Amino acid sequence: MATLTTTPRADGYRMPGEFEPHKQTWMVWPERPDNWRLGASPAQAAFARVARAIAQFEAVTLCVSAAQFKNASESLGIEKTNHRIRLVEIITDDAWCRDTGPTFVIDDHGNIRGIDWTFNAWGGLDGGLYAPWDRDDRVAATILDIEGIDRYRTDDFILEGGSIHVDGEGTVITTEECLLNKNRNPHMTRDAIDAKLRDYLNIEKVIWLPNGLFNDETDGHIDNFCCFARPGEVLLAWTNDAQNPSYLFCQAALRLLENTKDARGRTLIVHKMPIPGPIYATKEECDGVEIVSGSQARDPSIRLAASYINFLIVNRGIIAASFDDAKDSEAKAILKRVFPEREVVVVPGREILLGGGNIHCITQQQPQQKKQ
Ligand code: KQY
Repeated sequence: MATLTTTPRADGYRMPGEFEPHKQTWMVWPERPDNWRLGASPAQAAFARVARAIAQFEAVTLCVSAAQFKNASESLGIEKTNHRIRLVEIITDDAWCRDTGPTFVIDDHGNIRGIDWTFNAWGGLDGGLYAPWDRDDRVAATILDIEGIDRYRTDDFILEGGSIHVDGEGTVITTEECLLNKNRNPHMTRDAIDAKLRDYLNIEKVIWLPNGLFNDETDGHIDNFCCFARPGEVLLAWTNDAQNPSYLFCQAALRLLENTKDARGRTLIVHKMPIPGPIYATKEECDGVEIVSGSQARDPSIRLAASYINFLIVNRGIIAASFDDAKDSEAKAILKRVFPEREVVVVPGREILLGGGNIHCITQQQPQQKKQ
């Protein structure tokens, strides 16, 4: 497919909100043993549950290596029961489709294109989580080829899909902790990054929160901390406990959100979402992850960045994580209240959390194109 040299903004394309209709959701099957314990088998079971939950609402395409094709197909029950889940063979480095997949953009005439951001494994050789990452950097282009969709490639700009959330009406939220980190685009000023987001997402307003959740190994992705429920309304990870290491980040974010107008001039409604835990990996869980030089080591003394914000909005549904935590039921009740028009489906998130993210991080929605 063609690689375009213009920008989505110049061509009249915008990134839609996640709450707009989807054609399907993309995922990648986990297998690397230096990120997923016990040869990734427990993570595979967790990913399969997420895929099956999404498939209740919309189609899922799951990228899987040749070596894992049969295992994935059997785990998902594809031949027997599941006609809404399709497997395609793609070789990747890991399984974070939010960050390695394309950001889809649409226009008002029913056309779709994809942004293929440069990916450096959340920081390259300066704090990144594994090396090499070249196969992950090719995932977006491969997905776009499979779908027959033209792409915009940002060779001069590193970004992960989990570091942005848009309202589809001109506003993006992100964090300074991630986008201004010297391990992403050290050659660019904040204004230059702001302008890049305007040109590629076709937005008018960037809301810069200072930080994401404490200890998030992505350098504070927004999708683990704050997201749009719909234009004018956000959910924010929240704690009233001054001892919680995210307390000051939450306070700063709330102040900023309450004192900022979005691109359409609205004051945002902020729904507070409790933070689970504290949750730690056990020694046994950490011992199940292979140690490889250059990959993120696991340590049972480090608090995991567990968050109920890391959910996916699908057609008529919400797919959210639970943690076997006292706050699970409150989180579900909040999601049901904020999304009364959708069915809230909760699946266990611990195994995905142990790998460093959650449901939003392992999924990438492809918008439904408007009929012409
Ligand atoms: O949360 C994400 N978006 C990605 C996390 C990557 C963790 C790799 N160990």
